[in-house]
Amino acid sequence: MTRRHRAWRASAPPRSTANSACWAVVALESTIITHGMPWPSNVETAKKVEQAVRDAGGVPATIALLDGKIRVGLDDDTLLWLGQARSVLKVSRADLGFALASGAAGSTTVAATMICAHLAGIDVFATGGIGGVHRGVEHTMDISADLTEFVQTPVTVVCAGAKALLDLPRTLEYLETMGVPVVGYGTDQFPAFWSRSSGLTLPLRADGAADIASMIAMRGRLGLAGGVVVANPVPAAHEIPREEMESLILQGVADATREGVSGKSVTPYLLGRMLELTGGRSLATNIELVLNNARVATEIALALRSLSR
Ligand code: PSU
Ligand code: MN
Repeated sequence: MTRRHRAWRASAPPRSTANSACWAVVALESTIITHGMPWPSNVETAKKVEQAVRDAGGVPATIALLDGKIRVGLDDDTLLWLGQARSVLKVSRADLGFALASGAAGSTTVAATMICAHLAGIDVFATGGIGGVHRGVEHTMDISADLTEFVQTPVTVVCAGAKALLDLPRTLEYLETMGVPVVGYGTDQFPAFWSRSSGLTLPLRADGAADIASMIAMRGRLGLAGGVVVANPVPAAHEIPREEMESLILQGVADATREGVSGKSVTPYLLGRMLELTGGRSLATNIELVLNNARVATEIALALRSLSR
């Protein structure tokens, strides 16, 4: 084992180092840049999201793998490179060790970003939508490793629910079985990414960042492992109604099945297909919901910092 590997093992962080010090740090993922949005919207959005965190009083830390290292916080040149690079690995929990050992460039999914954020002592992370149970799971067994990450890694992820292209009822059932709290932020409904509601009711609701922070602190005191999903609906002005999305989603999922898309490619394929089928509207909504999540995540990071003072 090399010294670098030992160093990582030895550096299991004390809880909350980054946030409880003096900054409210918000982690951001990079798969959304490399596999979730087309160039140049991906880089423009990444920069806007970082700025939204700063404007709200936080410090953004976009996470990616470069030259065999976990990079927590990227400069603009690196963002620009990532946004145009063709051969960046989409790295989830299963790929993290391989990607770092090989030195290949990697973008981190929700699961991998949670792991890296926790190693860096960051408690809060903003993204678009988490992965989940895919439609057709009874044939494919396709369940995102994002879901099992919440069981083991204590990071709070602010998202607009899970992408409506997933099987949302099964995604919620799975999270419930695994003991993962899904908290509606100012809503009783599980959001459906592009739409404010999936029609599914959530058992937990919080109407402000302070309530989320108290809940996270209480979970810490109880010694409960794992993270929290904060489900924050897209602002009404930017939503695409659920009925409008549903027929396009059915079409996109059918296309994916017909073309034999599987594994890691499913989510990027479907996001790209939705972009085509909505004539770009899904991307505009995606950008707005990520910005909104970044603001809420910063408020939660600030509230957590106040609690630890
Ligand atoms: N949601 C988006 N864009 C994305 C993703 C989610 O709006 O690019 C990415 C996230 O990185 C998420 C991943 O963790 O897709 C899930 O992929 P999979 O279903 O293969 O686990
Ligand atoms: Mn999958």
